[in-house]
Amino acid sequence: MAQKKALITGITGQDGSYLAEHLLSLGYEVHGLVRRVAFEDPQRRFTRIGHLLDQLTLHPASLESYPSIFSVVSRHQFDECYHLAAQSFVAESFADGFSTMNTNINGTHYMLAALRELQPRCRFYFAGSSEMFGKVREVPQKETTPFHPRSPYGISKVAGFDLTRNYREAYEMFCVSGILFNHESPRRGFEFVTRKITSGAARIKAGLEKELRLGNLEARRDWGHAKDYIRAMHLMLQQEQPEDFVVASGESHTVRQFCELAFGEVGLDYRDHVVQDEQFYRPAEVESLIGDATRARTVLKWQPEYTFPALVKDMITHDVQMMSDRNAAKSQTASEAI
Ligand code: NDP
Ligand code: GDR
Repeated sequence: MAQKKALITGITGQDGSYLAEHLLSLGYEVHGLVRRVAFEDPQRRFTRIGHLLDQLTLHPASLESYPSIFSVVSRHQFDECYHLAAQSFVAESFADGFSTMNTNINGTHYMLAALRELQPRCRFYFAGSSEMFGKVREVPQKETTPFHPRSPYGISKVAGFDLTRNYREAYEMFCVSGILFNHESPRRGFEFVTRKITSGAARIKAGLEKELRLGNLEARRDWGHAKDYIRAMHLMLQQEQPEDFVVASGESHTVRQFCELAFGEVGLDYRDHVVQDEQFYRPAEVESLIGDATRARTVLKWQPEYTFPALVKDMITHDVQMMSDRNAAKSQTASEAI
């Protein structure tokens, strides 16, 4: 069988980097769409894909520019396109709703329009989100649960979901959305609550800081591991019919419980260090999310490997190790200077 070619937008992000690894391991030729500025600062911008650079083909483009996307899509024939690029931080979408909408809605529309024009047979995956459920209408949330987004980010994802469905229905393209619940990993951005907690606990353990300031500790999320969730994205594009799927662990935990476990892993009591701070509360909060991934489990035969405690352990172990590597590097530099 001919080697498959995939295009990943957002390849420098958490999910893009794991998905690239997964597709390479399956024998795909993997292309990535990255911002031009990334090429000017590869050390920092390619940290998650640095170990893969010699196996990837990267193309400069921006989600804000249709011509740049059109140009990438016109130069190669892709079998699959995973559209993961987005302004993905919910809190930032309250600070600048306009740019979140612009990047997330128009960016998705540009990708779909370019594929329709140039490669209507390419299969398309859209990174939908549990944030689309927002103020939930049903517990647990599944594919048929109505949406009620609570942030500009959530609204932009509902628009992306609708655009994706419309291209499927209007042009008979193989376009699907994964409705993924929160998924984390040692590659998670530092602004998201899980990584903020594990990196904060690691710094406190190393004696560099004393407290960690957080917002709403009672918010509940359904957290899984990104390595498990990217497998579901790939499975969705291998089906006979294009369909949308919820991907979730089916368990929900509070931010407080995440803190308790993470600090506990390094022998600390989170109550001695975590301080609640108004500035990290959101104007409209999504209080509680829990997904029902029965269809993904039965139709896609998707199974997650990580439990909640295993996820927390993976993240905190990585951050403690990172801290000790940094300290070792610092003392080496200091001793060389003497
Ligand atoms: P990240 O924030 O880690 O990665 C986002 C990616 O989008 C980065 O590669 C970033 O590039 C790229 N990007 C952002 N803006 C632009 C732009 N204007 N032009 C080109 N590229 C851009 O997100 P995740 O990997 O966690 O998530 C992947 C997708 O899945 C996102 O769409 C997110 O909204 C969605 N999602 C995530 C969930 C999660 O729990 N992680 C759950 C549900 C959905 P750069 O490195 O240059 O900033
Ligand atoms: P979320 O993730 O908004 O669910 O979106 P995030 O980790 O930012 O927040 C989760 C919950 O924790 C509460 N919280 C805090 N959050 C942050 N970031 N910082 C804090 O200090 C803090 N204190 C409490 C939040 O209020 C919230 O309730 C993520 C992103 O990856 C989206 O792109 C994705 O679509 C969804 O998950 C599913």
